[in-house]
Amino acid sequence: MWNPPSSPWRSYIAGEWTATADARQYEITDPGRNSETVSRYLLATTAEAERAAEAARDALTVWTATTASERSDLVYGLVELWHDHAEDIAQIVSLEMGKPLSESRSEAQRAVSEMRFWAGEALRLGDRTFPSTRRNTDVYTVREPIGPVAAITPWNFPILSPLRKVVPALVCGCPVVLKPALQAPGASLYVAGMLHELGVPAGVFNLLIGGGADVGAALTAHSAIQGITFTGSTDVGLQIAGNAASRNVKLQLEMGGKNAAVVSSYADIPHAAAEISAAAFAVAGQRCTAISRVIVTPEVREELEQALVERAEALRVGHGSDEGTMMGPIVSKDQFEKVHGSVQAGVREGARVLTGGDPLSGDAYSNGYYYPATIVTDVPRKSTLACEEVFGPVLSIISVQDFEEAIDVANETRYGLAASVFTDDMNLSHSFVTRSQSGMVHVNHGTTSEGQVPFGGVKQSGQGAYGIGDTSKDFFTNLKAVYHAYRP
Ligand code: TXE
Repeated sequence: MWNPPSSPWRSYIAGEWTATADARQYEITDPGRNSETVSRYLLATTAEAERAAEAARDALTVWTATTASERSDLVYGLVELWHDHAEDIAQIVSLEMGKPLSESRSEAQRAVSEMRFWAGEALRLGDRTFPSTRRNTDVYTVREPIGPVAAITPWNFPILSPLRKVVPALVCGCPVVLKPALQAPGASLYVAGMLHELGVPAGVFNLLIGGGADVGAALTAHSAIQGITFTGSTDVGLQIAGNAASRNVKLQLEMGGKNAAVVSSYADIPHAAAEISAAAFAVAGQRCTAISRVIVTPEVREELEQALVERAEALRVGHGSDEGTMMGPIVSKDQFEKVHGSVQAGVREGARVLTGGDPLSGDAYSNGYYYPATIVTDVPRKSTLACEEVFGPVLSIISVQDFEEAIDVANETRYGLAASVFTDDMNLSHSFVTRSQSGMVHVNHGTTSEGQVPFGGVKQSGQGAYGIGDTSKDFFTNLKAVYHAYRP
């Protein structure tokens, strides 16, 4: 059983919990009761980011020398330790970033099944043989680790985002430096503690608790880093990509989305409303795959609006740790103000609020960043609210004349992550699947993802899908072609 070190918590570099003597202390307050401090950290510096990258580089030889079964055993060990800590991890996530415990627990549970997969996959990292055009020659490819990897993660999935990067990297033989978002690093601290407990060699896994613009930038720019796997905003992702291009560093980017659900003729409206509202308001809309636009044709508009409003008003908003809570607070003051500002800007541009639209008030809400599930209609298709990611519980309804126009509107943002269509007309759904400019398409289903399916976007939503299996193996390994001639 691993017990967290005493607070304030620190970074973990080259096998040690560490902070400089003059490290700045950073406190996370509960977004649902913001008078309460949840956790304290000592912030890493850019010099420590460099040290972590160098520790990962120095650990490469030791880690690539381990056998596939040793790496597999490490992940199985993590799964076993995980069971002892899953509840503590879920609790710290709910306290640090506000999502309901039910969501944190299911995230922790999902992590277990994905880790189990990777523990098995460690023994399936082989590649292919080829027929040769020469006599007495074997030709084959082997997978080799790309080298030290920087993993940069956001705050909205503080368990799965780091593990979906760290675990396949380690399995593929890559040492890792993880820099989680400062809003919710607690789960990553547990990962570091468990890997330490399991005896992972110094430098193979490193954790930086620090800011993005300084520590994250210093890490991703370091010459030791051979691959960057990033999940976060499009602006930061593009900045990292620009810098990485000059060094030819391998990149996996998962960025923002402005995911549309088109609802048209022959749609089962109660079903569409249930699916859309679940996809729009889970994690208080702070999901890259959240549905944030509904594009609706005239014949179903009124019934759909009414059904969506009923669903939104039935969501119980409360503190993440209260068992009955269906939607928690917004992660931070900045994000809370951004969400409300987006709704107000939408109204100025001609949109009309159907429900929500103002911060929740009253005793239960006075001490946190509580925003109701909000539905806004008549949103002009070119407005900022219609085109830019809000990352909060706000669903914009855009009316169009027909299905053709719906597809145009669905495709006209800079993003291309996920999309849904609701109709029982197979011709319409097939046309949408074919023409949707997105990495993931759903028919009669809200936007979702399963670990074993490639996950990723197109346009400015990302590049290089990730997920269980080949997509991640292809990222964390290079293929080496071998031509082996022998005497007959
Ligand atoms: O993301 P950032 P933030 C979107 C969403 C949200 C907005 C801002 O719209 O409102 O992004 O959220 C690190 N070099 N998404 O501020 O800034 C940072 O420390 C290296 C969508 O959290 O992109 C954190 O670890 N790293 C998204 C990570 O990048 C840097 C999920 C993400 O931070 C860096 C989260 C730099 N220059 C937010 N600057 C999704 N699609 O899931 C920051 N970071």
